[in-house]
Amino acid sequence: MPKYEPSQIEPKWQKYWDDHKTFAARENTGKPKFYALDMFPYPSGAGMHVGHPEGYTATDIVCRYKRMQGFEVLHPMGWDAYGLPAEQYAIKTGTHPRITTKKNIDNFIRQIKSLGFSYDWDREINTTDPSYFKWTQWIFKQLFNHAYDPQTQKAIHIDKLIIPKELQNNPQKSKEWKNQQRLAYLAEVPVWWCPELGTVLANEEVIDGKSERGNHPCERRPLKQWMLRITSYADRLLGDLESVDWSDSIKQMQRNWIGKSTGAKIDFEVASTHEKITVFTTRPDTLFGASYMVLAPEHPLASTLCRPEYQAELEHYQKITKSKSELERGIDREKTGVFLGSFALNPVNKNLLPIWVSDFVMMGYGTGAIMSVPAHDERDHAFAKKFSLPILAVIEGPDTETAAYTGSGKLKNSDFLNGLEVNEAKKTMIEWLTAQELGTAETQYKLRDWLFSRQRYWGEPFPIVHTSEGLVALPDEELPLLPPELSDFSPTGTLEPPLAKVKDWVQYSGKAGVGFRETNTMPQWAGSCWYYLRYIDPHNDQAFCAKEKENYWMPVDLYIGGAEHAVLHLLYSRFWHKFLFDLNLVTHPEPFQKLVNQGIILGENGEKMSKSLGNVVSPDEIVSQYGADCMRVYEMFMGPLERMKPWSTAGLEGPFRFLKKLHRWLVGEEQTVSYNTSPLPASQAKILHQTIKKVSEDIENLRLNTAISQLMICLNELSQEAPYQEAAEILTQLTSPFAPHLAEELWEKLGHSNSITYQPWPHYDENLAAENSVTVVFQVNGKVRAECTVPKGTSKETLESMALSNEKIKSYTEKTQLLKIICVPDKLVNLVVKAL
Ligand code: ANZ
Repeated sequence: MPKYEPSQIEPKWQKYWDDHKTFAARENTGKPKFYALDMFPYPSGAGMHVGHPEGYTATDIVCRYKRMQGFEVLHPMGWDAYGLPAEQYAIKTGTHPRITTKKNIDNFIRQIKSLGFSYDWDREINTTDPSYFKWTQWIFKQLFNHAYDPQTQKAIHIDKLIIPKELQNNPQKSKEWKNQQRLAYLAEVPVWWCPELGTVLANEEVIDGKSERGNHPCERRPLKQWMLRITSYADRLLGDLESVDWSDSIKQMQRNWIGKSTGAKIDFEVASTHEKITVFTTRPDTLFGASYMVLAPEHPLASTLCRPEYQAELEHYQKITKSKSELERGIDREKTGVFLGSFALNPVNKNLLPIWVSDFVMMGYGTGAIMSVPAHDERDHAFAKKFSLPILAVIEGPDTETAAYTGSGKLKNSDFLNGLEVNEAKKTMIEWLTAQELGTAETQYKLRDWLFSRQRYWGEPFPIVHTSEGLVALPDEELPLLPPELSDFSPTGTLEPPLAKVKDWVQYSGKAGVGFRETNTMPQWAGSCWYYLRYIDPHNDQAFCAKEKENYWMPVDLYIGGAEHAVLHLLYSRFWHKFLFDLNLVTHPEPFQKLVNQGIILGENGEKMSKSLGNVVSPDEIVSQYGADCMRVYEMFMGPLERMKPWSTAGLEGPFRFLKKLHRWLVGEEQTVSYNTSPLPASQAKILHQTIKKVSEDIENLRLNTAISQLMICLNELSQEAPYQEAAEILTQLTSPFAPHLAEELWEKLGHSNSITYQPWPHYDENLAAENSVTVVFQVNGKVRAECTVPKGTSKETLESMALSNEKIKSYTEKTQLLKIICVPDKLVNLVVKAL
């Protein structure tokens, strides 16, 4: 008889599943649905490492369990296939990125299939496939054609916007105004330019201001860029986090990224010129403590308010600032700045405040100008110390000469605010400012609009034409817009993207007018913003996804992926989803109901796996040595899914022994095993029912490691004896989500001709599963007529009512009168009756 040979069992069942399309997901089956989504991978040239299958195994276990529970399950896989490496390889070797990408995808498919995941391969998608990116371009086009209506808090078609009265009889101005409202718009934004390489670089290609390739200095250059107005959705993106089942830490990261701040806008008057400087502050209560003002170096008033004697210094400072990213400027370091020689008046007490310029104030946040309160803000304090500016304390608390006091307390030195607590004082000050028309309550977000263009070849072209009439979107019938073929992928040597090299492609004359095509491409994030919708209806060429199908499958019930996507991908896709929701194209405001982040699997040395450290483990080696089932069981057995854990090849031995033992018990090595078909003895029933309960609850809660331990304990107990058919079947069913190949093999050996995939999940009996269960006998007039397993210590009342409602007992007590019940807990219930 055969030994446990995964290399024989596994390909056999993978072929069976493929041939039978076992995992095809269908609508209209009348079953409840379950949609489990994996974050789809970038198919890199290096192939998968053992970290990839961690999340995939977890979703696969849940999917297999749900199928057995009677759910219609959608479990798809695809490729996030745009990305820099294929383009860089093309620049080096001339190989078209399409070819490299195809090769890498084929390798990923082979690897993923070798692990026996229950994907519906007919729904495979690839973001670089024209039939896919047609719809990415189509959604972009909708963003371009819509604006955000602050009244209804929804997207609105650009043609339905109500033009402001003062512009209504000026067609040119009206058009400009409309263009400014679009959710996809062009703006001048700095990009990284590397003169040495003659190319624009992506943020991830620049490290500390130097190109990752060649270590050449880079600079920030302004370039017309596509932006997406995600900021319009900030409040909804924040508020709707309450409705989803995600970990608190991920929700918090999104909240911080959105960064809602409430406070006030306050107007200050410039002493000599009466110009107005408006600031945003979260602490209007500290207005009496303001001792100077700071403008961002780019602030339009900086030059105007600068006295001639400081002009040269200012210009020099502005030039240096240009070469710094916001990130650099925000870092806490020695403060720098330039005094402008002008003063503003504090609106509450007419104190004169010197006006400075400093790079820690960003033009892109609030109003680009601040009132400085060094006594109660750390950055203002450091700046005041550096430039010997006054520090005026207005909150009772520790001395503020050496450090700012940012805590709470009662107001002091603040006239009508004196004695109030901070929160009350904020309210009172805002009321006062509003009444004086010197300010208003204001909410600000850290979230910035999304820079949505790249100067790359290997990305989705924008479906936009620049015409003399302005920007025009291509008609739907011209989608997908394919990129031109290129033979030389090297950069243009100018700020222009590679697509600009192909002049015939750039020239456009057609339904959208006459002009030239947009030559930027979309970022890699674009395709992943909506891929979960395409899986629902991957071959539809009339719509990105049919509404009825969307209605059936959405929202995603379980989404598993890496925590590195906590903000960008998960925020971008929520934004697109909300936009599609506004257009009535999807039915739920949120795409991902439950989100779980798997922990990273580290190398054997406890460090992150990386090529350069040489500690990458490939699933191929593991599958060929131990089999896919063992790899799956091991990865789930390593520890809690969300925890970070080090890989250990030696650790595979335990799971391997478990699978071998199960195989030996049910198949045997020397002779054919025969199964005992008599009813299960009580001791076996107990451990089985305990195991059904534990494994079911653990899968529901993704405690897959403890589910596996329970399976191991159960096997150890059961295998003390030759297998009973019933026990063997139940244990095989319980093991099947974890080790599906072996389970199919055993199921066949147990005499079944169908796949185990749709066998109903076993039910457990709460009484049998109870930890300390006892058997209680039910008697009628002293004769045992029935028995029942119950938790130890079950109350008299419960036992009595169980005896009375027991079907067998009822048949003995028909047509009798109950005289008395005798109950001895944990032992017996005796009904004393007399015939009627
Ligand atoms: C006066 C003040 C007093 C402030 C005080 C803080 C504490 P968040 O919470 O991040 O929104 N600020 C406003 N606009 C800025 C800009 N463009 N660049 C840099 N800093 C800016 O912080 C808002 C606070 O950051 C504002 O409130 C302002 O300083 C500063 F005891 O105003 B505060």
